[in-house]
Amino acid sequence: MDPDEMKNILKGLFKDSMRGRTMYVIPYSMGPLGSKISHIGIEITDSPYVVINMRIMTRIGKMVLDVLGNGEFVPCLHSVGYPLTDGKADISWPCSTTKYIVHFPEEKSIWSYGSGYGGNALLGKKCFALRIASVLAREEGWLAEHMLILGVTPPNGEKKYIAAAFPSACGKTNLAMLTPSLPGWKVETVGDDIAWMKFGDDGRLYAINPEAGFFGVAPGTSMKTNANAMLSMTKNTVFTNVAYTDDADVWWEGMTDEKPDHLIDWNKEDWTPDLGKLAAHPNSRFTAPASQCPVIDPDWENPKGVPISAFLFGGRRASFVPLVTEAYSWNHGVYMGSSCSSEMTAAAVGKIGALRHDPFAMLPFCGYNMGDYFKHWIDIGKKHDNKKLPKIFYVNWFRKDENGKFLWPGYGDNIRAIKWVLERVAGTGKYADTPIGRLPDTDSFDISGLGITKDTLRKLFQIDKEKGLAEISEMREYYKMFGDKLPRELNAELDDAEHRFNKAD
Ligand code: TSX
Ligand code: MN
Repeated sequence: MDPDEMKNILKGLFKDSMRGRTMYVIPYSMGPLGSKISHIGIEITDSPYVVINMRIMTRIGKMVLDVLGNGEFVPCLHSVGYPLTDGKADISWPCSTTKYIVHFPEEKSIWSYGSGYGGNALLGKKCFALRIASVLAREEGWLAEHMLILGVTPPNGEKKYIAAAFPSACGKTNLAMLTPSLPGWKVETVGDDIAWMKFGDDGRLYAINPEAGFFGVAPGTSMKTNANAMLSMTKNTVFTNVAYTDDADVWWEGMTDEKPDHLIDWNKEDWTPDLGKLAAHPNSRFTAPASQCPVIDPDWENPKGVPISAFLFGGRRASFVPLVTEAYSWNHGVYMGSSCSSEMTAAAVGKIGALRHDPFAMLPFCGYNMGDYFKHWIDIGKKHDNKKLPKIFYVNWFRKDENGKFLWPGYGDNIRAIKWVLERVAGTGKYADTPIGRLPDTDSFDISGLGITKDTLRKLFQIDKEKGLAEISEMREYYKMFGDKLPRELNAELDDAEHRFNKAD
């Protein structure tokens, strides 16, 4: 919408919208205070829920104003849109039926009206650190991405950092805090959601986590799936829409093997297992300080950032897509990022099994045209020394066999795929060239102590020509929506892959 028209609508809505409430002013820094990669925002809000969450997710307070001085900041205005006029009593989730979450990329400001929850209200996160920052990044030649950042130390001590982007429900937070199953390997967390990356004087790409906490999905998080997340939230944590236990603790689906006998559910109603309904909202959250993560990286607040050696892209794919694939080139890697997609498991939107595309996991968060976004990534490869750029990989933990059983154990065993990634970064990892990219040599891929057969391993890396060509057609169709904004380099990648398939056998 025309920005002036939009602002007129918002000015009308914001008038008197905070009546009867307390207005808070939150100066906050995204990124370590004073880092050259960091940026400052100021959020005005009428929600104390926003204040306590921003207190965990960002660095807030007077020291931010001291660093800001007369410098630039992103103005962020937020109201739940539920004024307490004429003695009206408050309710537990005040909000308005009218909702607008608005970004002004030209003037770099954010106006959010009518919603009190998550990305609509904690404006430093999705609104600033992804949508506004992606605009700043393109203008200034850096990257603001929907990526986790982790440090991996192999037994030889040569630590490397990896950044990874996945669509929702792929276990980003679990990967960021991985407990490796291979002896002598260590994973440390820099961030679980957003990476801001700039080029250093040495020509390498350095990343910071602009956030200071984790705003994680609670259901499915347990000591088995993510012990480090569980241990991060033992104190100073906000829980949203989870269930209460009778001994004043919290609970959600997937936290324990057995369900408790009695709970107060997320709607504050009595709950017993026989009711057959969820006790915690499926999108319920924990807000925990990153500093409390047992494996937080020693350099997670280093103002210089950490040097990135590899990018991983991925998705949830039951067939065709191998466990891990290396891109042939930067542009091939950009193609991989653009191809991020998951198979639909619920019939809610579209048909089961059809692909839901989420290029670079940025579809809901890119602050400008997605075709121009692809171009920005292509341009980075043109402007910088490709030998110093991160190598790019595509991973899929979710491939299934013909009976619908997961072929790969996932979780801590994903370190085995990461091990090969680091070997490729070092130039030692054995591989085979295939039409879709470089695949690990199955004879040397580390499945020691894993208890999966060579046959299963072959199935994890098998590529079918018919399915491959169908995949290329599907991507060609998908690319059409970007019209002439699609960089020709990406169509060229599809042509090259098609040629590789047709000349194989
Ligand atoms: O997070 C996941 N990861 C990444 C971990 C670092 N999940 C959970 C996804 C929903 C958020 C996974 N689920 C992963 C995975 O690697 N893999 C799977 C699929 C899977 C689930 C269960 C088993 C094996 C694979 N096995 C048993 O339950 C015994
Ligand atoms: Mn996210």
